[in-house]
Amino acid sequence: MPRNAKAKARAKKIARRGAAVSRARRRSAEVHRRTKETDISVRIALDGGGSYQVGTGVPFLNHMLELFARHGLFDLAVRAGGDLDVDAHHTVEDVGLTLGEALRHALGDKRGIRRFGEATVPLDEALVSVVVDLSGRPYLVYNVKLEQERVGTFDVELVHDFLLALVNQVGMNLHVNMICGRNPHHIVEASFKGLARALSQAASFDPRVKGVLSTKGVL
Ligand SMILES: [Mn+2]
Repeated sequence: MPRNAKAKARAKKIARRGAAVSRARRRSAEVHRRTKETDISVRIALDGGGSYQVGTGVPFLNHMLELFARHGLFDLAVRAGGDLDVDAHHTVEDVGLTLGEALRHALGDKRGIRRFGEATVPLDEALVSVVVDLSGRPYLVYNVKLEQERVGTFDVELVHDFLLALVNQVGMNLHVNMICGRNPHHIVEASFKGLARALSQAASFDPRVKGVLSTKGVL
């Protein structure tokens, strides 16, 4: 499997780059998920520098994952092969699932992190607010109404499916509220940048937080 070997080499390269971050603070995970519909591997380092290697076969999804890594300052490697001859649905949803699983593993026991994060991000006329709680309780509120169904060939409804899969796997509460916008590319892009920034903040350490930030004692 030369393709697999290549992906592994790439992931290793990214891992080396992240080695500057002290071991105690380096949180990363690699997940491989294979079904009859898709074959996906994701590697993420939370304390990265925003580097990425993304190839999903869905160009618009690549674009969103790349800017997710860049704006979240994660190091991210995503390889996906899927039944794109059917449509992009399985691939987009399963990348969401696999990324979510990798994020959950990388977050670990969530000791010392801020837990909550929020970001309101503009892109020209579009403005989207994203709020994250890494509570362990999956819940998605997605108030984004798009007048157009597609960005190029990409069905924008799939963004909702991607986020549902992600939220369920991470075990997080995610609110995505579009404040205003017209162009679907701008709106979805602002959503992913907002997700990246909010998640990065929620996953970051606050030195004053001892153990997990919950009166219950677990997240
Ligand atoms: Mn763009």
